[in-house]
Amino acid sequence: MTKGEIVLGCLAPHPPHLVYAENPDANEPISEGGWEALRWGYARLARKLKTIDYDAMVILTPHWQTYIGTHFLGCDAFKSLSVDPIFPNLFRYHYDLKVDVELSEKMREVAEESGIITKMMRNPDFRVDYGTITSCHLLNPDWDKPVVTISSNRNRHYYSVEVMNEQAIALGKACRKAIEESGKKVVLIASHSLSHRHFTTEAPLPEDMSREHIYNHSQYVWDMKVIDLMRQGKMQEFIDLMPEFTEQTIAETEGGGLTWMMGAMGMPDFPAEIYGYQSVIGTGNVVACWDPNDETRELVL
Ligand code: 2X7
Ligand code: FE2
Repeated sequence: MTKGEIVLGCLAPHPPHLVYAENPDANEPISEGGWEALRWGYARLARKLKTIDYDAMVILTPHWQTYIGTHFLGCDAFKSLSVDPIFPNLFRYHYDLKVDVELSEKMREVAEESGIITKMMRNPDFRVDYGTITSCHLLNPDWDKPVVTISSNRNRHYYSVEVMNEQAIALGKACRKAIEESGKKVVLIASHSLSHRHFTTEAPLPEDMSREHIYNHSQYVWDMKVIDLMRQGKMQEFIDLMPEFTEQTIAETEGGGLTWMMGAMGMPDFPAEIYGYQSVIGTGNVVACWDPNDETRELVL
């Protein structure tokens, strides 16, 4: 069997606003648009994905939080209506997704062997979190590839960002080994924003872009600092700064997505492709990807 590989790693934020703004058939609320810098960036990355040969998407999301161990989706399919608990006015999405259970089981097995507490989610009525749905919809609106969702263990809350970093890197390394042994080509997705202080009230028209801006200048400066490290291929430096960045901007990196993906990809030292940056209710969001292939990696923005 040929060795499996990670063909792309995407940092894919999941504000449900982005799906709402696009008006896909699957989502019930209707909008007049909004957040184009992110949505157009996503559309460009989705076009790149169409040119890549891959078997499955593996996503780590901070909106499936598990307190004992790391959990993996373990049923062939999940179908339901996902209603965002905070924004039911924006996100009522009918999803019907397929899971690569074989790959999911393999990742769980290798993670367990490396000392991580794990569990398969075998409940067919389990409601898949909106982070998975939003990031996967925006990256692959055709939903024609199976996915695997990995939960976010709350080690950052029990312990610290430092412990989260260590455990997410260990999980990433285990996932990489499992992918290589599976023989499959896989796209990884870290589903989250960067800085994450957000407004607590919503504009009367949520997509009123005259009301949208970053929560404060400090968040903006931090976001630009870490995006600059991505552009320069200094991901080890970003991971080392993770505790300070995450604590000072209440960043959604706390769930471990980016650290996990960088751990799996061997801490890339090549430049990330940047597709767009914009705030959503004050949070900082970048669409970015790491393409390990020197031939296809581009300078996008
Ligand atoms: O989950 C989110 C998020 N991460 C960022 C912005 C707005 C809503 O939901
Ligand atoms: Fe979120």
